[in-house]
Amino acid sequence: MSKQRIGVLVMSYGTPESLDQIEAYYTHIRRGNPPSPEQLAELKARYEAIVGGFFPLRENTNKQVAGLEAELNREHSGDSELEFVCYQGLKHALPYVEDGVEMMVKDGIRQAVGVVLAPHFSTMSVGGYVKRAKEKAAELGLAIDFVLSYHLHPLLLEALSTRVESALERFEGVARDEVRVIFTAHSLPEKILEMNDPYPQQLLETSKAIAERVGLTNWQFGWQSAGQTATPWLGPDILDVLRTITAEEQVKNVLLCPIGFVSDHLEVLYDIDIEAQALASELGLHLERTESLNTDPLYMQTLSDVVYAKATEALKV
Ligand code: FEC
Repeated sequence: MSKQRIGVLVMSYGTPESLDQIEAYYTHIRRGNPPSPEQLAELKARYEAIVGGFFPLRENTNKQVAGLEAELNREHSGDSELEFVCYQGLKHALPYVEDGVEMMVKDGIRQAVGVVLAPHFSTMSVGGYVKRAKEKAAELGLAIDFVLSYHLHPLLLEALSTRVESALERFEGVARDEVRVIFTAHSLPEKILEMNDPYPQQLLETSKAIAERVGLTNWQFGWQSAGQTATPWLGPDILDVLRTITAEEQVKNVLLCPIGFVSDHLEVLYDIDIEAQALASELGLHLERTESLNTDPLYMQTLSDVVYAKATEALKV
């Protein structure tokens, strides 16, 4: 008997494919409003500083999607009547979320699961991907269920804790509790707090769970990469945190752990590795960052677990 094919819509932020696509990409992020020449030049300069003609997020997403498909089918090849086929759906670049849904339907998929390559739920982040996928699936008559968050999955916590442990070893001769570990995630406009959005709470839960596993006593949470808009964004921003803890607490060693991101990309390679690192040198801080998850097998297993659970739950109903 042939296996039932389950489509997996793997959603991620998306990135340009070349420097000349940055304007269109930025315009899409700004919901169709083109950036000013200054804003465009500023973003181009950030990409130029990290990419040199190569956009790491695209390749990382490709590898994560292939890795998840392989893991799902490897883990469930013997015991399951299901076969998993992964499709990409990107928020701000091709193939868009809607294209991924359309492709599944063209391929004859009837049942699907959507998952985002970001572990924490916010109406403005994961909620945005889900809304678009749901609308397109409803239009095309595809049954689709969504994984909304997986921020406390034990294998995710294990992968992140191992990264914190190994990054702490880079502070040679420094006692562990003298290193301030700062867990970070992308800031969002403060207005999410009025909507009782779970994002800040989930991020704190992940941070606490890692701190407990690793036995950290000296840690805090900070926001990064806030947008340049008139509305207030969630803070404190990590750059302000670095200034404050240096001036007021005489901290000398800092480890940044960007738990809100799962891949090497602009917000990690520029905002942390270039911008925060430059400030750290100015402040005389030793700053390190944990390695990104990328295709860590534990991350692939986390995704595989949550997708499989959602697929089987949907089929039982
Ligand atoms: O490497 C790359 O090419 C892409 C890196 C990238 C990731 C990413 C993830 C998140 N964002 C989130 C929220 C917002 C909000 C705005 C916003 C704007 C930008 C801009 C760039 C950008 N984001 Fe992003 N984000 C990445 C890149 N992001 C570039 C535009 C310039 C700038 O502001 O720096 C503001 C939109 C507006 O103007 O209205 C809000 C969230 C995530 C993490 C979850 C996820 O991955 O979906 C939340 C990666």
